[in-house]
Amino acid sequence: GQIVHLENYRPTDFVLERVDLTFELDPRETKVEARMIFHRREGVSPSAPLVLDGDELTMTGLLLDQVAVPGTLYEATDDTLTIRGLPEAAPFEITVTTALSPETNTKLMGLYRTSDVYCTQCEAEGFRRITYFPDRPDVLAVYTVNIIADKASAPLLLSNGNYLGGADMGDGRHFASWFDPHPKPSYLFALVAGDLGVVEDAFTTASGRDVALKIYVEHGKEPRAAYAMDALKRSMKWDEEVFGREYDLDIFMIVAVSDFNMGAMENKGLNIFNDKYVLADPETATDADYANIEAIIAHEYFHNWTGNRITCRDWFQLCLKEGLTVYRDHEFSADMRSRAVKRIAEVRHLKSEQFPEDAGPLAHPVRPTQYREINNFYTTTVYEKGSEVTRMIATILGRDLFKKGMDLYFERHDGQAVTIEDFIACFEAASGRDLKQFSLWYHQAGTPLVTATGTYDAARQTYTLSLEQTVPPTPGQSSKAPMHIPLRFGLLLPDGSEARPSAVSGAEITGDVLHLTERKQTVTFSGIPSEPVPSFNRGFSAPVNLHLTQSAEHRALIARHETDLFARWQALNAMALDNLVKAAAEARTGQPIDCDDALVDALLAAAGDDRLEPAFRSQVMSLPSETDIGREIGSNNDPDAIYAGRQAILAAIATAGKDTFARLVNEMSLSGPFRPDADSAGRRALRNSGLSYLVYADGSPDKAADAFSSANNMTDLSQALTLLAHRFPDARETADALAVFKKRFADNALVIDKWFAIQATIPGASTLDRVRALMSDPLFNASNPNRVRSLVGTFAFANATGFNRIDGEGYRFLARQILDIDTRNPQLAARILTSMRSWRSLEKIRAGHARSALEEIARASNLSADVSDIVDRMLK
Ligand code: B3K
Ligand code: ZN
Repeated sequence: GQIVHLENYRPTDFVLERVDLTFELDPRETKVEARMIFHRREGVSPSAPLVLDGDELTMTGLLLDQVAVPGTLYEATDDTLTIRGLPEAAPFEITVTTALSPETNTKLMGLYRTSDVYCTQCEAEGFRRITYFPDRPDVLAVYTVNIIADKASAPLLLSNGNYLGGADMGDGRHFASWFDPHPKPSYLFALVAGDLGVVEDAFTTASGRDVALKIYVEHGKEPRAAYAMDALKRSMKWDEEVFGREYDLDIFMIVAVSDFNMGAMENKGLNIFNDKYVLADPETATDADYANIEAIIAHEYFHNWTGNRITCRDWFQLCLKEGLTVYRDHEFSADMRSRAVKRIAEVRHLKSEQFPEDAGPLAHPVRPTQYREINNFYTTTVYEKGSEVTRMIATILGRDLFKKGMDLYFERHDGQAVTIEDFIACFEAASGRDLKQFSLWYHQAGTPLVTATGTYDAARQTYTLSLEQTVPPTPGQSSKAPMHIPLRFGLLLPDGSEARPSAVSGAEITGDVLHLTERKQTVTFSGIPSEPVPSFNRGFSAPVNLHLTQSAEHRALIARHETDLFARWQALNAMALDNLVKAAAEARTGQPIDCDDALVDALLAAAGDDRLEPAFRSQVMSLPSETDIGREIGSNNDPDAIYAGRQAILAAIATAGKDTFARLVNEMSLSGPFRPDADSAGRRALRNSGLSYLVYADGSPDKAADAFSSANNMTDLSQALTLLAHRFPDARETADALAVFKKRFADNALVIDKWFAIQATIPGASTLDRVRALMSDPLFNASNPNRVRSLVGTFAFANATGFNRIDGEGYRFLARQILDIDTRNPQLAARILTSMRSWRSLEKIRAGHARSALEEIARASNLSADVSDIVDRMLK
């Protein structure tokens, strides 16, 4: 593929006014007729041709104002259709007819089949797989869609907008028509046809509009959509209350399908979801599944304004809709659940996924300036870092001005396709603040590193902070300018109270936000009665790495006294990380591994503190992951040593905390019917954390086996199975439990995905053989993305010791899988391949094997653009 550059953007020569689509659906021979009304944009040369995008299309007809276009006036290639001799100024109609085969479309882009249902995925460039079209987000048009299909096998015919009507055609077929009054880009087009069950509800908007709500699922699964429906209604209400955004059609539909490349898609009025993010009941879904469903239902719904009503000018602006919408769904979940616990989970995710991406060969700015394959830019940088950047705008401006800026954005740009600059301009206009330096967050890749050292002058009662920021070099960006970093902070006095400086010099401070804007900045606080302990980055106000040498005692003080609950967790996590890094070094050199008493004391104090909410305590007890430790170490990583060091620290905590953990297991048990709310989930989480330490301490599978047999919900059941499999992979109890689980859930694909994932994450070199064996299990299905992700993806992403075997077999296995998956589904292959994004930070034997595996992929013939883009960047 060719490289697309941001600076080459220009509007289309022709304006698309209206689109009428007619689909005659058939699994192998679907006929699509697209009628498009265009006119030449003012100032465009009268001889300029119309150039439309296409991808793997078979064109069966081409008309200009209902007359066949002569072969001399058009040219169709693999990816374009060029038509000449068009009217100079008057509008004209182009009719393109194409023939598609949904059943053999294994890329799951464009129109495809999933469990006998027709379904579409058009973002980013899938619409061009349906018909020749100006397939770019700045082309907004009003669509009418007619669907014709066999009535018996496809009683349900859905598309965007409002239902116009339909009828029986008398020949076993029927049709339906839909009209979407809101101009939209083609990536938001959707069509679904098939035989599905439905859950119905209704919502009345703040201004009194009645909206029919429908969630379509496979027949028999309707009861499992109840939680999604509830989450949808809460999302609609929240967006009205918090962002003043109302829904704008008569109907809102969600369809759950089992073959889907990502989580879900925000098509106008017709969201299509991976069924993993719709279906839930206590027997089959974990608390994490419920939380994900709530978040993703909200996310897709929120796109109706941030993405659909206001869309992106080009794909470089992807964070305009994704970063902002993730920020909105984070805020929604924070309001629905515990804000601090939600923030901890977000930061854990950011650090374990986005920070490694930003530190490796795939690093790119939140708003990239070039791409070869846009589907490879639906990254955690665009989404999660993009959300953090939005959050920083809110932190810098404060709540009211942020709200004013958002209102202005909705007012100014409704119905438009805009840029990041347009977005920022709204906040500048609303606040009068210059955000030029702040905008570097969109343009400079890499996680900034902030170093801080403090000195206390007792005679003067002043505390001086020397702050320094550096942004590491990233591909294509060797030197960086200093950024505007909003750091929320507090200075804690030895009694735990917060110092109130009488004066501050050297930095702008607003509330508890310190604005770091220079490369080096010295900030002096006056009127500080005794040496304070600084607590930085409250609420993780800026996505930076912070280097602050702080003793375990000082961290413990923060953990006990900070008013910001997130900062308490952060202090404990930093204390644990210090110890885990040291333990990894000790394990590597064969020294005895030493667990710091201060860490054990602080963790157990928080875990056993009944004044704190259970979910928070459970977060405290869950140590930084192997990935986190590796990232902290930075280079020359040995995953086996990291694992061994971490196990030793876990063991020390388990032994010291036996009584606390036993008490938690007892006290946190729940009676009565299962409830998925945040409080109940928190109790289950704390109980399961306690149980896992107990099992660790006594070294026998009995407690886990008991927990497995007494579990009455999927959270507890899958946790118990994980404990058994990860701690006692070869025990009879484990084999039995795996067999029972498999048998009980054999016909529930989403639960069987968990069965595969739990086994794929068993630590140790021998898991690769297990994964190979599982690939020939009759339940494995290489063409279902969820299943492939649950086994191959989970092994590569989440099994540090198994995947990074020192003999390189893990990488070779992955290379072969990637090449195989790529023949069917390039997007899925490219995504799983990113699991190797940190290969350069491995020690040299493993790094050598990883490089060879990547080179093996790079050498293969017929690589997709998706995989070749990723592999080339990883090897560069
Ligand atoms: N916008 C879609 C993602 C589309 C990915 C295309 N490869 C889902 C979302 O972010 O809401
Ligand atoms: Zn999104």
